[in-house]
Amino acid sequence: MSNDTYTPPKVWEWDAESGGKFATINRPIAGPTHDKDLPVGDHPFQLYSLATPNGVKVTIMFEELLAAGVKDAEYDAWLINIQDGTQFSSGFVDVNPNSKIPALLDRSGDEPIRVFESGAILMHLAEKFDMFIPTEPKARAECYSWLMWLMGSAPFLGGGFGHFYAYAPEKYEYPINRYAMEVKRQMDVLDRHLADNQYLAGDEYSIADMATCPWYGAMARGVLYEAAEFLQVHTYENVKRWTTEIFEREAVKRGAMVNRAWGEPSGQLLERHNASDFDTNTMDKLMAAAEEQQA
Ligand SMILES: N[C@@H](CCC(=O)N[C@@H](CS)C(=O)NCC(=O)O)C(=O)O
Repeated sequence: MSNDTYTPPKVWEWDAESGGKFATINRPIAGPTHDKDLPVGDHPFQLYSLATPNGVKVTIMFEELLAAGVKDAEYDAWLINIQDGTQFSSGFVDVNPNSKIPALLDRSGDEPIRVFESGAILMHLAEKFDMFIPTEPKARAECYSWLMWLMGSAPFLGGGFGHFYAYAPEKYEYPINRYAMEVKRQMDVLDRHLADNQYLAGDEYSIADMATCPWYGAMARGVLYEAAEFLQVHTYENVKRWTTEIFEREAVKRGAMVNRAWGEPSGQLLERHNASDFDTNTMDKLMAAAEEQQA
């Protein structure tokens, strides 16, 4: 255990120079920092997001709905660059007072409806279109339970383990130990459940899988925080089986590209406005336009 200790002062004060990957955007106060409206496209759904695991949950759902033939699920996906603080613009805060992606404006009815929190967005869409949510009460309850499990658990994986293992300016044994233990326990919870169930809610692929796979599936594939060996993720065989099955879905592959601003250029689609945006030519043009808008 580290010998470095910290004695908290009587009153905590904001140290803007505290370091770490997100030091420049972390603030102890809510609300907008500047006036700027959000762009609005032609489609009934306006999504403001970024392809982090929380963002990808929702783009996967839209692509699944469209793949299933739900034409009313057409959406514009606008890139929100959280490193630039776009989540603190007045327009974004109007849609999500919590200043975090993803945020959705549902303009399909008489009055626009704002929805924030990725789990709430998934439920809003699933209930609206009555898809990817089981109708049988027991399976529906399982779906809600696993979705809420994910919403409660992923912050330990990202904000806890990922932060202290990969992003903190210095590594300390105590927090890494605490969160490695919890993440391994969570992986084991999933692994045991998936030993007896094809999907989280049972036989039916649902929003619970769409929410969980970008986090724990990505972990099982070893693509999060370069922690595959440290956490021995290969031992979670059932999570791996489930992940492989879900990542093979075309809609999941498309969803994972939307609002992605890093990695292989062929895997990035900065903004999505039409199905044809996934074509290479259109993608090049859209990326150039989005980069110009961000500049
Ligand atoms: N519970 C929220 C978490 C969203 C979240 O943490 N979003 C991060 C990116 S993955 C974000 O926007 N961070 C920007 C910030 O903290 O300023 C959800 O699931 O929607």
